[in-house]
Amino acid sequence: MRLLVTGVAGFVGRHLLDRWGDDAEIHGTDSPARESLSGEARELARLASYHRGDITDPEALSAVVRATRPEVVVHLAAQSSGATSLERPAETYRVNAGGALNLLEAVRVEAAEATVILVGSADAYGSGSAGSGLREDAPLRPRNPYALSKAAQDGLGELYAATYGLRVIRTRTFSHTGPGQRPRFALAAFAEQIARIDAGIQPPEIQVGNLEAVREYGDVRDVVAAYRALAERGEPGEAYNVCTGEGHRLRDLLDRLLALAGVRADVVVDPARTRSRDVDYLVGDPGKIRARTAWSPRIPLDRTLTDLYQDARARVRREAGR
Ligand code: A2R
Repeated sequence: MRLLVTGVAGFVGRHLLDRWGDDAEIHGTDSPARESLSGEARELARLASYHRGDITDPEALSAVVRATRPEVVVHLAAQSSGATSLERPAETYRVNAGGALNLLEAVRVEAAEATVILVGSADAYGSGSAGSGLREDAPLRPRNPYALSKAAQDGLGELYAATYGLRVIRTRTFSHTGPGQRPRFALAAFAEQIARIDAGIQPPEIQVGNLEAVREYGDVRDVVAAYRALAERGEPGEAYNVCTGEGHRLRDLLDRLLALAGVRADVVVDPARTRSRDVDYLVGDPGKIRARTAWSPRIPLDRTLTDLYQDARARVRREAGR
């Protein structure tokens, strides 16, 4: 299988290379802002070719699609943080909605037979109702600029499939984490702070945002397996939740991380970390992807949390010179 992965040097892209790298020819693109690829070299060495280019530049992107002639495109490039989107709404829309449009156009013109995995976000649903998993036919009611940009991407994907017959498969991926995630995201930020406390470079106090939100926390390694299952067996034109179906209160996950790390700390709620109009309850129904592809998540939550913490601990110790 010949793949083109946008945003390949990001968190999910590097796991995708780890999981697919041995039996696919993978070409990748990522932002020119990523000047230094050190630390990512191991994963990126698996690439058949690497192209620096901004997803908002339609000509550059078309040239990459033309040169690599992909059978499958996995679109990961994005401004991926809801919190950042509140500070940079216009840029988020330009990169996420505009970038998706550029990609779909490039595929329409240069590689019309390719299957496109358009990686979206369950944030596009807004909040669900406590106790029931969101299905794909739930309305999209985005609550922040990131969610809106992903809802727009979803609409574009549906349009290009229906109007131009492109083989676009949209995902609505619920929160996921694992080793290598940047501390812009809640669980990774907790892990980082716990590791700093453990290393003695932060007082035993953890700054947190809204701990009452209920969300899923899938493992990124299961998520990339889902993208592969969708590329191989998903139905073009359709949208699929990528989710576990299990919700967790963030407070409980923080307690589990502290227990796994063997660290004691006071928890301090920092209003600056609480996003306005934050999603309260976001849990999906995995029935559709399971029925179509037989994919289901395999990695238990405690393993995800342990691997996330161990990775943060190793990085913090390295940076502190221990
Ligand atoms: O922001 P950077 O320098 O870390 O680069 C990110 C890249 N990216 C871009 N690439 C091309 N043109 C742009 N204008 C542009 N802006 C950002 O996309 C990064 O290397 C990659 C996304 O990786 P992460 O931020 O680590 O996101 P993650 O967790 O891998 O998420 C993958 C997908 C995204 O569509 C999320 O919205 C979704 O999964 O949840």
